[in-house]
Amino acid sequence: MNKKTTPTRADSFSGHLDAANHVRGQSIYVDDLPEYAGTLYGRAFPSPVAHGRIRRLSLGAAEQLEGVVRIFTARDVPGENQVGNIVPDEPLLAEREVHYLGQPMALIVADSMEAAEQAAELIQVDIEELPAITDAREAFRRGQLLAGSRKFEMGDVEAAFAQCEHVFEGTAHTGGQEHVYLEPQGAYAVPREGKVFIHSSTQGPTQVQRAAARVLGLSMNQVEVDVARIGGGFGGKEDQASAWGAMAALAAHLLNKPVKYILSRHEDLLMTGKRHPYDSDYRIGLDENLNILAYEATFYQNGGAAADLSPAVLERTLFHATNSYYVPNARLTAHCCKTNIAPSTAFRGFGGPQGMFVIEAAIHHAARMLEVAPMEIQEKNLLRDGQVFPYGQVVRESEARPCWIENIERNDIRGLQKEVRRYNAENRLSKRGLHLMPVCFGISFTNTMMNHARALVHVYSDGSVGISTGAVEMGQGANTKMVQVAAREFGLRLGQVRIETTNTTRVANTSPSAASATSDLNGKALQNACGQIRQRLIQLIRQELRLYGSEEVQLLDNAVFVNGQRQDMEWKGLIQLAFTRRINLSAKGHYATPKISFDKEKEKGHPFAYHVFGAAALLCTVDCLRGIYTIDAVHIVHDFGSSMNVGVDLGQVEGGLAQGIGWMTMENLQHSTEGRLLSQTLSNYKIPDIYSVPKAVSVHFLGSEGSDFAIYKSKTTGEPPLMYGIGAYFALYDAILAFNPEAPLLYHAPMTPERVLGLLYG
Ligand code: LUZ
Ligand code: MOS
Repeated sequence: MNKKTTPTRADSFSGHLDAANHVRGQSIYVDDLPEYAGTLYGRAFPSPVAHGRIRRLSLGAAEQLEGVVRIFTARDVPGENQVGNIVPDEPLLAEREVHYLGQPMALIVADSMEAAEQAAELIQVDIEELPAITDAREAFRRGQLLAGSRKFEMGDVEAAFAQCEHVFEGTAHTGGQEHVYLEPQGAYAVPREGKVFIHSSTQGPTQVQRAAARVLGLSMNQVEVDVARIGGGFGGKEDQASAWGAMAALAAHLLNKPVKYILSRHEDLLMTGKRHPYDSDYRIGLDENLNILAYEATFYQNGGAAADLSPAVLERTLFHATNSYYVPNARLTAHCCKTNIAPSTAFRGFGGPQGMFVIEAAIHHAARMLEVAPMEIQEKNLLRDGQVFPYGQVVRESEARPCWIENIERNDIRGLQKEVRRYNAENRLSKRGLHLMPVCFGISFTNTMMNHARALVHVYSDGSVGISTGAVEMGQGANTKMVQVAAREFGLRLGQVRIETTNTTRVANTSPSAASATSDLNGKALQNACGQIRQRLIQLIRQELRLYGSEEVQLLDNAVFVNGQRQDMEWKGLIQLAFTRRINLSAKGHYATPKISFDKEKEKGHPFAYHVFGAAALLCTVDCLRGIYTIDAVHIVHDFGSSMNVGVDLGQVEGGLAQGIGWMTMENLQHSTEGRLLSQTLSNYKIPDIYSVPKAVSVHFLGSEGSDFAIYKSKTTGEPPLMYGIGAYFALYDAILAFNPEAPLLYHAPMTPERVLGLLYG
């Protein structure tokens, strides 16, 4: 019987599949796994000083403590004592020297966490202290670099500056940022007949696998890493989950016992790396019509004590140093400086925000001197189609201007400006500020070879579907999007598809879930795998229904459709038939982003599959007596392409915004001159909470075409929205200038209430 119905597509879901279990506390993280009998607990002994030569490490008393099973040091490592990924400069356990306070020197393994903790108190070290450097510029002066410096150049910068009507120069600083993922770093390693199985809280299961294999002297097929989901990553678990995974694996392998090491919040704050602080110099040149003709910037990146991902982060700073603007003559230089703080690492935006802050500062500086609103300069210089970035990529489908203009019109920004001026004229001790922040972010790993992914799909003989990809769910909704892809490709309901853990044995050689590329790369690999199975099924349908022409066969609504007509063949029956016909109901999919490349010799190429654009308007009020402030409203117009999950994408934008505002206004990461982290608890490191987030947020989905390189043309949302938060710095500055037009020039984030007071009365 052929029923005539209009096929509907299972693609209009707007939710998060983990939501219900999260709310009920039923989602599983590493520390929630049932423990094997005999499980032991690890704990690293951290260096008490930031820099020094180890004279003696005395374990005696700690080893005697009841419950302590073993204490491992660098000498016990059977393979290579090395977790440095880009540069091999980071021992798992310190050897002769320590380079930051908190650096793991030994690994205690005990039969309880309490015993491991007590043992750490009994370890004694004798370290000859060496001078510690915490400042990037000073490290640079001393020639302490973690990797080669980089320079992107376009046009003739000196000639352009000579022609400029206006030239301004200055310095800028952005601080570090602690990830504060809800779930701390950790791993649980279980020995299995010579193989090590690791449950890890990582964005990069393959990174952990590789690191553990290296440390143990095993091959990769002897290490299996499994991730159900993680409680936040934000970049902090892209590379830095590896050390904890390797430590748990080391102990498990050598003791032949399950070993778990979950960091306490305090250990995590102390020992793990954070966003890179940057010190920068800028020079900007404009013509009489406010066109930016030339821009020069030098970035001193505070990389911490080991390279980690710093060279890649440095590169992205240069890629985003001109943000959403066309700058015909640019010279951008960046130095990766070695200091004695925990190795700085990936953090949402990956160096991009640090680069963008500087050009926004330069524009703000120029606007102030020229007595125009920053908006005038910003708007004039927004990228247009066909223009080129300093790294050689030509701008396509630039939504920079559409987002900006839509924002101004939709939110009546001109009216708001008048309103702010009126408010400021009427109020002496309370001032408002308004700032527009455009964002342009390149999508792809800047390291071209990382832009590929795989997926494994099984259709079981009862018609249910199990999928595995390299995507790690970290709260961002990657799993939800993966389930949406498989359901849509097979014409099923979401509930018929199960997403399995991310596992290196099922899906190998994964790139970390990072660079906002997870859903695109893994989604397209999954689409590829589903497509292979679908093709086999369609071939079977053609045979069964004797279709020899150009009939269109579709799988929709759990049924087979031919030329838009529902057939008397349900999905379940189709699968049973396919199984009896011995058709392969499993497939491995692969995807590699086409057309991208980058030449590091010339520093030119086409590194990004596409760009994400947007613009945010931020409105704030400053209490000019106390220096405290509120972010009253943020209005965003964001280029989502055609969003495949409006709820998830909206959540990413709101979360990114809050995190960006936190970085710019309150998260004040501080080290003493001896390299001790001063902001080492959540009582002296303030993160955004429900009281500090904007009182009102509106997000408008720009109806753009999207990109063929985005899964279903649904542009990724991971990192770009964080950079809207940069606008908070300038909105606050705007309010400060309304109170004190003579306020000093200061581009030094975060804009804490102390700094606000300094500017109000400086
Ligand atoms: N990680 C990485 C990233 O390895 N390469 C990148 O380009 C990147 N971009 C953003 C965030 N993480
Ligand atoms: Mo990242 S900063 O791990 O995308």
